[in-house]
Amino acid sequence: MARKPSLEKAFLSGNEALARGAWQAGLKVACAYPGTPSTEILESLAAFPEVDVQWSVNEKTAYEVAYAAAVGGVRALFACKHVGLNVAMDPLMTSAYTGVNAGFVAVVCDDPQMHSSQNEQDTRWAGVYAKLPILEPSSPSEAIDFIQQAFDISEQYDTPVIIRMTTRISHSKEDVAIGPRKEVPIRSLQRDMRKYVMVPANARIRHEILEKRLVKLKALSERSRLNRIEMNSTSLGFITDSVAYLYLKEVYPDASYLKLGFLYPFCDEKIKKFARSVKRLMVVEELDPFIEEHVKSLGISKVQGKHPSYRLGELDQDLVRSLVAGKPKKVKPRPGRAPRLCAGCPHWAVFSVLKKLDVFVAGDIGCYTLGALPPTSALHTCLCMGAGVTFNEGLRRAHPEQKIVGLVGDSTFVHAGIPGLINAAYNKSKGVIFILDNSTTAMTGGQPHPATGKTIRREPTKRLDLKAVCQACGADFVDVIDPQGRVKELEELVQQRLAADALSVIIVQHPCVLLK
Ligand SMILES: Cc1ncc(C[n+]2csc(CCOP(=O)(O)OP(=O)(O)O)c2C)c(N)n1
Ligand code: SF4
Repeated sequence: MARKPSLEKAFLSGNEALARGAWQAGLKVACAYPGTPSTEILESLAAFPEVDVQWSVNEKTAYEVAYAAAVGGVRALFACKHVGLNVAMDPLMTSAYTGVNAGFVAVVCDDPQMHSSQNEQDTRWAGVYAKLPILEPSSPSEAIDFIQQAFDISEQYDTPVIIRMTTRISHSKEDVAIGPRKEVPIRSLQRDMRKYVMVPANARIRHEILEKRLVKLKALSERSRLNRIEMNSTSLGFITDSVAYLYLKEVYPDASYLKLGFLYPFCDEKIKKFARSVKRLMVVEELDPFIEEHVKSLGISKVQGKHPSYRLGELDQDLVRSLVAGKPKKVKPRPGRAPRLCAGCPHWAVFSVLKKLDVFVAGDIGCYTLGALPPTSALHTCLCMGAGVTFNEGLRRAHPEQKIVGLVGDSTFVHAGIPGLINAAYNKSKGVIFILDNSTTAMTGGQPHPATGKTIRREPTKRLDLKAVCQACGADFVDVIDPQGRVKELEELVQQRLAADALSVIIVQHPCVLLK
């Protein structure tokens, strides 16, 4: 799979390099829902007219549309942040059974240290769980290379391929060798029910095929140049991946390395060979002891892993040094300023009213989550996208006598809030749900969504009518109010709806100030 070296270079981030590499590989369809640190992959792809690119309403939809395009016969890509994969897990698990027609790659960007996330998942486990290959670049140059290989592997082994990135790889930049686009012929649509209709009788056969495919992928991982041994000293050797490899190389340039890029299935023979060739063997990796536990499971007892304190957050050069020295991690205070709603943000008005009325606010994920911080301190739960609506119902079932409201953003409502509202109406729940409609997905940098009437390329499209949707879901009252200069009126409306024995939605509509 060696590719001709290119002389042309561009200064690209990991996400931009992935997009460029996918385009070079003949990508035709790309779908995603925004989420830091993955967002720029789709935004970069939108610049290539050859790619049919969309912000989907959520990750499950994005995965299914992109995957179906690959089943249909064109190379396709899905991208998300780590928690987005949870939303797409249902199609992902069974697509491992059904395989592909043209190449399909799912890019998942983890966020160690939770720079902008509600948890710190390690997506490497998803490869084991779904029985799918995982490639893991350590730099933008590797990203552009690995994504092209991922499409080839996907087609040769009839499987979706996961590319796992982390914030540092997604957002750091370097000079990257770029090349021309390869046009890939469209494959014909197959009516192969035994492959694509997953009823138990077919799925049992496909599961067997999946297990056999994993054995073949393991052999590929064994001979892949992405799993590279760099032999220097025999006294100290590291098995490592992702950004940890770069930190180690900086601190220990004379050590030996087994640098894993084709992470799963593991290249056991290469691991054993490398282990035999060094006296001291260490695994250095961010987050979970994913590689460490596997190396131990091979019976390599001399391998040193990490103190449990290193399972949290990111590594850096100093931490790598103390990890190799076997010391517990010392958390360094990081410089920075607490996040805050912008001056003039339309969300301020809602929080001033909610604080004054002293209600319990079931919140959600978006800029408005910052309402939990001083000076407003008026948001009391935040779990995952859509939970502002469902928490209102669940908390009310526990405490029907308390003043509880739900709060969700416009993009989040479309992503995961609509089923919760239908559920509340169907199950006779009451209360007030606020939809903070600022005409954008502000938290991730201002992407359009269906209720904005604009596509990813800012072309006009059908606009989702939020009021009509809420009425159709079964809300008894749906009010729309612009809070600008009307905070008193908003307060009176909230009091009125709180007093009613009804399911109410208040759509608070004012554009994010950064949209201007
Ligand atoms: C499953 C999942 N996908 C994506 C994200 C990233 N993300 C966090 S909030 C958010 C949407 C914010 O938009 P909106 O609800 O309209 O609120 P705003 O920030 O505009 O106030 C997104 C995409 C996430 N946290 N979880
Ligand atoms: S980006 Fe927009 S929505 Fe977010 S805090 Fe600023 S003004 Fe408010």
